[in-house]
Amino acid sequence: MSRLRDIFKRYTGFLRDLKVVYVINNYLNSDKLQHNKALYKKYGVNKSIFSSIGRKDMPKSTDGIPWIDQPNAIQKVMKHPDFQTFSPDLQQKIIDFIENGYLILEGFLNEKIVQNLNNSIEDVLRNKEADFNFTGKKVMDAHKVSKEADDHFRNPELLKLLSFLLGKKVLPFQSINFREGSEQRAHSDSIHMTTEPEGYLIATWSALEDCHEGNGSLFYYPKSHRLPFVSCEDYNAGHSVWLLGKESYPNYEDKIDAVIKENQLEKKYFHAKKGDLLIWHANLLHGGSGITQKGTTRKSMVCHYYAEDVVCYHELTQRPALINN
Ligand SMILES: O=C(O)CCC(=O)C(=O)O
Repeated sequence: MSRLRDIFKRYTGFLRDLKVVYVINNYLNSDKLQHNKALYKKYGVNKSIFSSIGRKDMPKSTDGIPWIDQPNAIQKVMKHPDFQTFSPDLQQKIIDFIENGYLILEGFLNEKIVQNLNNSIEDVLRNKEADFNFTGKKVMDAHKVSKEADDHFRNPELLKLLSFLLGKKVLPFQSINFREGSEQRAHSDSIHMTTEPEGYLIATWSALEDCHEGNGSLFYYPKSHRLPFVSCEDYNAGHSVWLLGKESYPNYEDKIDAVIKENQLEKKYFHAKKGDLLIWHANLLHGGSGITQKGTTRKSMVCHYYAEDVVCYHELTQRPALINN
């Protein structure tokens, strides 16, 4: 079974478009979906826990969105007793996060930690305990086989901050390691990892190497998190009852380019120093710049966290999230 799962990770063909494959996978992972029975009831989602789901199945209300996305968020956050437990510098960054959709912790990881983490990732790749997935760029969930990656993924100081930002305890969901820049077009994580109510996902991006113009820096659009979330209902996803639309993702990316143009969003580059860490909001538009200096690496690690007590799913592939980290 695990061999089959490994093959599917690298597989890019027709089966990936068949909704029924995901439904079978849901049955096979039944234990990881049982908690959704109560959550579907709580949030008014009228579907079986094994079915495909998407934004179209969700109630239309905005009740229960994260406190940082509610009116007067800054005043509410500043009055919270836990706010006082953060340093004045971090308090300011939290306020910036509410306004801009991201914050940066310079030098969060020291030189030694970064070196050990990089060595560990190369070790697990060499030992074939982990591998690049079908994109050829991403090593998924290396934290499952690398202690160093897991320590970073579950760093208690970070979990405290992320839980404070979402106003709910966060659940470590997935990690991704990159050796090179992703060169991904602009997107928001909410198309990949989605929640009901909207916005209960948060991510960290850590530089495991200095980033510069040539090696494909992360880019992002400040304040884009305040725009409406884009779901498969907002562009030509082309899904049918049985199949996911073949052109769904490129059509989504075109839609996001149009949103950026319409709203004249300012683009910023994160020319991070090794050890810097950026936290982005579920709806912040971001991506990876082109690699203009051929052959350069850009080691980095992304960690995604859902919040507890909300419906977690994948809008793009219309399936419930299997949380087992
Ligand atoms: O690291 C990058 O270049 C972009 C990563 C990214 O967009 C993501 O993981 O969502």
